[in-house]
Amino acid sequence: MTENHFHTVRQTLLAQMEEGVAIIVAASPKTRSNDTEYPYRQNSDFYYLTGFNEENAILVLVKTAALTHTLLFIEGYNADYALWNGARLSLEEARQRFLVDDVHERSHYAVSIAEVLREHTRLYLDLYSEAPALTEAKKAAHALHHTRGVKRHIRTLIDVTHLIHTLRLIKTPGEIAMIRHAIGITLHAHHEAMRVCRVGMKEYQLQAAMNYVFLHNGAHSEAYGAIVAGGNHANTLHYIDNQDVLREGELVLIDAACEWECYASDITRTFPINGTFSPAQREVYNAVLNVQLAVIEAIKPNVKREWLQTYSEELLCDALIHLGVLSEDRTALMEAKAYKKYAPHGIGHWMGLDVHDPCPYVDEAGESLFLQEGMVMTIEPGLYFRADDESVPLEYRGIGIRIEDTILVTEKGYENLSAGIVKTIEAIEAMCKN
Ligand SMILES: [Mn+2]
Repeated sequence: MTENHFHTVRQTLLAQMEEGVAIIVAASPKTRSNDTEYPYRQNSDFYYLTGFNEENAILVLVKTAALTHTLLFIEGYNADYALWNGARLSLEEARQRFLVDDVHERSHYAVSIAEVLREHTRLYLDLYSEAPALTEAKKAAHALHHTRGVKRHIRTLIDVTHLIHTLRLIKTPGEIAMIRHAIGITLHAHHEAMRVCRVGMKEYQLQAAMNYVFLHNGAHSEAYGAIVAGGNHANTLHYIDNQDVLREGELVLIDAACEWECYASDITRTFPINGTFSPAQREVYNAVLNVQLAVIEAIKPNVKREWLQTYSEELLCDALIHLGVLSEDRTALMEAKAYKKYAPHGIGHWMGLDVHDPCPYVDEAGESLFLQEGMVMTIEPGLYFRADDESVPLEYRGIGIRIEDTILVTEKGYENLSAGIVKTIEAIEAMCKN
């Protein structure tokens, strides 16, 4: 995405603010063990506003009645750091790259922020973050409070993340292009898993085949920890062990996807390990698929998000009655939420810079949001029949199926961004035999 894109995003945030100062802090490196770190992942909100991937940077947005001003604090070039880890952006390079008003060294931040804050009464920040830069800002504000001659002081702290997360609900064409790219790579990875899968392989070997596709295509990170769940493991919703052997006659559920430029993808497919669905597996698979297709078909602007959830629960309930798992009347079952035992998770979630994008689901009054063009969400119904669950017909026990696609709300309806990943029984069996 271009610097103009990020400049526009910052201006949009400034337009949402009242007069005041907003501080958004880059992620700090996280220690893995002793002196080794986890691979660095930028704070999604900071990335959303800057596209900048360095640690310890700080973005400050200032708004007065007359003007707006944007400052970026960065670590800057350091020869010793460059020797060990590679060169960080210099101040001059940063001034050329970013469309901000001022770039300063991180070491000047404490003094600068005190200067900025003495003219303001509102401070926008992540209320729950313990980032050092926010503590420094609060200390500066506190000191100003007791300094004679300062006419204003910070009286109101406002949660800037709520403003940002509300903006993040509606994806720009640039953001949608990033998500498409991530899904494009994930498509190849899922198809590769279907092609290489054999009875007797280990779950992690399918994960490895997918990770090869991610890395080979320049996606250096999964968007979340992969779930590769053979047989009954699919009934453990967040199974990430991926250590077991893939057995004859069982299905494997794969919920795995890569990230591209910090933008996620999130895809689940379930397919037969030996390449052919058994009759019982077909029945459950098509039941889940039909629910998924019906819910996706209902997506369009001005539909309440909450209604999609209720609709999916009704459809899953009908599917369970159809399969003979539930047998009472639907109204009573819905009332008792009897389907929850076999379909315990929600129909989907917002997706973007985070796989579970932290955007609001309800408005200020607590009412469900209506879908709007530019929103991106997953639709992922599942049915889970544990091997030891005697309430389930014998032939279905041990079957767990989820089918997940990523959907963009468009002006007229929707676009299934992952429609290219095979999903019908015929297409999956053909891919498995490929
Ligand atoms: Mn998901």
